[in-house]
Amino acid sequence: MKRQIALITGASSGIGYATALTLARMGYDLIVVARRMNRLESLTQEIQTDPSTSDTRIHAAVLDVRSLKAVKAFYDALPGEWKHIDVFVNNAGLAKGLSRIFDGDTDDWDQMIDTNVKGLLYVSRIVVPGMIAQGRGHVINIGSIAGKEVYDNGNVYCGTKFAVDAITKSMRLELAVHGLKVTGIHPGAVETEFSIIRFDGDVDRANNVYKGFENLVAQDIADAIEFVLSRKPHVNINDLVIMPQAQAVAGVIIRKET
Ligand code: NDP
Ligand code: 8X3
Repeated sequence: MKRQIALITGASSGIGYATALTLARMGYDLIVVARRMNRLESLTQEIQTDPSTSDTRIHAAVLDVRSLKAVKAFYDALPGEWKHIDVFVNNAGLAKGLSRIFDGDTDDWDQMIDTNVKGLLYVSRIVVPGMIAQGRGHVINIGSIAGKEVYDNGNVYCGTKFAVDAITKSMRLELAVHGLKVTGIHPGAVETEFSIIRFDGDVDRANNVYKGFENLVAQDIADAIEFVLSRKPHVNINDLVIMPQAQAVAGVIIRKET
């Protein structure tokens, strides 16, 4: 039987990387995109040297989701057989900084809005018509607990993830009639490169985010994606909020002294 194809944006690290490994184990062929090709090459090597996933076909491409022109060029360059995308994981995203609206860095705001909102929209605009033409497929948008609740100094990042939540609900409304499923996944604190990027490479500050409690790891979110994708055809998981036990709400984490 022909294998299904999954497209994962932001597959070079963290949740996207773990999701690629998991979907390979599930038997999907993969289109993986991000800006760092060396990371996508490592991912490809890891999948192809693991005997349980070595038959996975992988198409890796450099893509900055902030550029509509680049997104169009990426899709146009896909060989025809790769255009039959069954699963589309809209994962690329980032937070930059933690500051108040009245002293935030507007370049950081632009990067978050351009990536998390406009990037997600651009890739969706280009990829979803092909899924509609097939009359089947599953779109999974990675939102955040920051798209359900706000926290101190989270303002613009939270705004982008509230937008992802609204866009996900709209997509579900518009795509159900075409036979597609749409799921929003909203994690709390997952230890990835997320905080290192948020704090501009300050690893000590990033590590402090995860001190004194058991944070989520990327595989926890990949496991949820596996669950969502393995439901019966008539079942759609609309929305999942996944938190560390110690993080009851976005801005409050119960930490033990270490
Ligand atoms: P990572 O920083 O580990 O991974 C982010 C991924 O996004 C990387 O692969 C990065 O690739 C990619 N990316 C960033 N900007 C762009 C761009 N302009 N074009 C293409 N790809 C891009 O963080 P996570 O794995 O944690 O983040 C993945 C998603 O999960 C994000 O949307 C994030 O907001 C969300 N999330 C994360 C949480 C957490 O606590 N970690 C919690 C809730 C949600 P590259 O740099 O190579 O382009
Ligand atoms: C990431 C979750 O709460 O660290 O989206 O911003 S949080």
